[in-house]
Amino acid sequence: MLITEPNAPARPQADSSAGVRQIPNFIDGRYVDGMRWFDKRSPLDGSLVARVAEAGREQVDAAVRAARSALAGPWGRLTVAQRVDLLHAVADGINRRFDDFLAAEVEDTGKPMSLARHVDIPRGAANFKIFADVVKNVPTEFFETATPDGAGALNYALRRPVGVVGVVCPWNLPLLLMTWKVGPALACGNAVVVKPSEETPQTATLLGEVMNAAGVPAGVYNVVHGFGPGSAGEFLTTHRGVSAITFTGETRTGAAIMKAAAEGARPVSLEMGGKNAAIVFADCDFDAAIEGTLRSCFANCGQVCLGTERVYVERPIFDRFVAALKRGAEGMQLGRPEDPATGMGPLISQEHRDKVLSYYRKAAELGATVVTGGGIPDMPGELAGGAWVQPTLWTGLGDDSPIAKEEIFGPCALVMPFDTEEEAVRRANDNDYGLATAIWTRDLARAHRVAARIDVGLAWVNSWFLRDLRTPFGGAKQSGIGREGGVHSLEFYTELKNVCIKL
Ligand code: NAD
Ligand code: 6OD
Repeated sequence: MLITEPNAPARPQADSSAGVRQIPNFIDGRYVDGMRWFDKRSPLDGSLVARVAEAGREQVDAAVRAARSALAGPWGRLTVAQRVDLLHAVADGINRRFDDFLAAEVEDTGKPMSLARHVDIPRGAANFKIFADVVKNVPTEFFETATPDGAGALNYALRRPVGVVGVVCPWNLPLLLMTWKVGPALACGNAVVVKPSEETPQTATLLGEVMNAAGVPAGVYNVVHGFGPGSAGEFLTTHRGVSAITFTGETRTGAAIMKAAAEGARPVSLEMGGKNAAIVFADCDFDAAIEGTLRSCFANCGQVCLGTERVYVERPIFDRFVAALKRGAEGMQLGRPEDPATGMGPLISQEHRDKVLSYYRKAAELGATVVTGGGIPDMPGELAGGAWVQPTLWTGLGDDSPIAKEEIFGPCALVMPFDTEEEAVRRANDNDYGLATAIWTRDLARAHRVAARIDVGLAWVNSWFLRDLRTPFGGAKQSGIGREGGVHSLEFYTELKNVCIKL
């Protein structure tokens, strides 16, 4: 099954007969094919980007075995300082090949290049440095214990890797969200088998080259491509050689993975869906609240788990706020990733567009006032074949409508008025999800009160997507189980072992 040697390009040369690139799996430091090929299409225009090697049980098994061997081999014997140096080299390697990662991510997702340049790729590199440094600097517990004979005992805790970690990833911020898990997993001394989304196979594959060039031993980082059920996702998460599973994606998928992990009682970390609320008080800095809310609704074409799909606005500024949001949405330029004026790209796929458009239709049927958008934009030339939708705002529906309840994951939001702080908190909390919120106010006491009472994992005040990677990240309610980030990632990616020494 070997098709290329270590260090061969991750985006192999065109298949000369068909002129189509192939994206292989990356197992034990080598690029290998799979059980069959599937097509990766461009969200921009539907054209064929590449054929991707779908891993079957055989390849997943090979990847898990390679990871186990790496743990038993040189990787398992490295000191923390040596691992830290290697992960810094990986980060440097990503930065050295910044343009290759940028091109690959933009080709897979269709997102604006400016976004990938400033967020996705630099964060993909930073995730290795930050977590390497966290692991290097983290203290462990130490207790002196009294004993009946008076001699005493010493207790200290050691952090040990959990083993082979299965990493299942979504398509919205592919490199960023994958390295957010792979960075700490490797920093803690684990080996990983990554299953990228079938929509975004490229950057995870390219990272294999960087791992090899940095000198990370073969088998430490493996990539298997494919889908969920009946494919690499299921084969990986049900594989008993996998010691722990970390997942980002839809809540329904997370539940299926949790069931799979129950076999063998393996730990899971689940980062899942959201239906996030912004709460805008009348005393806010109006322009800052508009800028932040527009970004939270429309960045990455609304495909950010932390994005806002419900906007609660205090009544005295409601009409003015809606009018300003409308101007912002209508000023958003849709277009090619490389055009610096592009503010929004397409959705990830035609399938996802069908889902988003079904909510656009539902909102209209339910009698929503369409403030702006609600359909498919006219795109020129070949872009007409892409997965484009208009940035969309509605008013006139209540908290019980599916538009307010269900995650759409598109560039759209329902804007609703409120009258009191109490009411805003109650209504924002009236949802099955609990990932994030953005509170806009100049009243510091109110900011603290509301942040404390909102049932979410992350509350921003007068900002959105302001991230410090040392802080805990994760969702409440159906948005997640567990926290990652800083030392919290170590809780998942290590086993804490207590050593008690009788003196
Ligand atoms: P998804 O759940 O459809 O897919 C995620 C990954 O799981 C993919 O790699 C997919 O192939 C795999 N998968 C699907 N079914 C599987 C199964 N039965 N077993 C094993 N693997 C399986 O999610 P998506 O459409 O890729 O991403 C969008 C979703 O992700 C949204 O709901 C969004 O809110 C969520 N998300 C959450 C966070 C967070 O941090 N909370 C971050 C980003 C995205
Ligand atoms: O910034 C991060 O670390 C993170 N996990 C972001 C998640 C975004 C969701 O789409």
